[in-house]
Amino acid sequence: MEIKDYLEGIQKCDRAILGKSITLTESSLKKDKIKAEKLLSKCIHLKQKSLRIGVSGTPGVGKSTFIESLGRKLIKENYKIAVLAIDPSSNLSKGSILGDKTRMEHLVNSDLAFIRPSPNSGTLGGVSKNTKDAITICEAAGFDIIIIETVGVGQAETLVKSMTDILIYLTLIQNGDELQFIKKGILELCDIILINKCDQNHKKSKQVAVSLQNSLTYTQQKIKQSILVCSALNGFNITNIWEQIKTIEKQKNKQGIIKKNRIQQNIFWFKKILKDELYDLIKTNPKFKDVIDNFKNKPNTNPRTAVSKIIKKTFKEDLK
Ligand SMILES: Nc1nc2c(ncn2[C@@H]2O[C@H](COP(=O)(O)OP(=O)(O)OP(=O)(O)O)[C@@H](O)[C@H]2O)c(=O)[nH]1
Ligand SMILES: [Mg+2]
Repeated sequence: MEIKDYLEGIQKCDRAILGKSITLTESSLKKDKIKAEKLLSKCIHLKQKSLRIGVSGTPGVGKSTFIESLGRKLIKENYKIAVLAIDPSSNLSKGSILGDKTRMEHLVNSDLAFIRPSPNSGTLGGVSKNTKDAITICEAAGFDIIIIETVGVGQAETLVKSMTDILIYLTLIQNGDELQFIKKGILELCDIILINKCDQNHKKSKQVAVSLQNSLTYTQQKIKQSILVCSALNGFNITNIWEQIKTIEKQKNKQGIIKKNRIQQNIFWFKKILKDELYDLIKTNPKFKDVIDNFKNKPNTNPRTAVSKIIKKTFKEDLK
């Protein structure tokens, strides 16, 4: 397939071609990488305005069920939505693509939705530069809202934050991690915290939400986080949550935060991709095989010395 065929399909929002385009950006074959780079550059110019929402939380907390529930509401309002779900089958939760798809039955069958499970590929919570590329493609296809589901493993939130405008964190009262995640700083990253499965104990869920909200009065945020109870399963509070998302989006836009964040996110990804690609080049270049092998075989070697040798070999000219 030629780049123009991919582009045409993306612009028509052809599901099969969207899927193929994302697969192309995930490929590690050199010829695919070149094609993907060209395709993504074109997509960035086609880019339309979409809101990017991250949904995070521990395995089984109800992320997919929540996305289905919110998605149903959005579709009713005629929004076009894309869901990029990290396939957890190779990860902690033993979920599966099929599992996620059945949990998002309504979305799977809707013309207004596109669901793409991505392989975990061993990265933190599954979020990677591939997810960022998938967002670019979905944006070019004109989706109004792009939702990224990721398994919360602490650092995953930081990465998903680096590609979204609004971050939602799901938790449960019985997780007992309410205070823990404040410590981990996750709270500071999130815009909305949902105490899910409130159908199981509405009173206690409410209490936890109120006590968390109170603890927030001491934090200095430009836009205050909201803590809400919800039942993803029976749809309780979904309308309210959507209203909250829209309010936060409006506030962030008014203060120029979304625009500013996206610029910073681009710089973050530039640095990350540069580091990753340089490391890959070095790792696979026979010129450095000796240094790397020597280092691996001698546990007492100073890592700085090994890196210095590689830098000297790579940047001979610049170091003169
Ligand atoms: N009672 C109740 N059960 C829920 C609710 N939300 C989700 N569940 C159930 O919790 C289980 C896990 O839900 P998922 O939506 O798959 O959770 P997840 O966070 O996406 O899980 P992973 O993707 O595996 O990390 C399923 O059996 C859901 O039916 C809720 O609000 N109330
Ligand atoms: Mg899930």
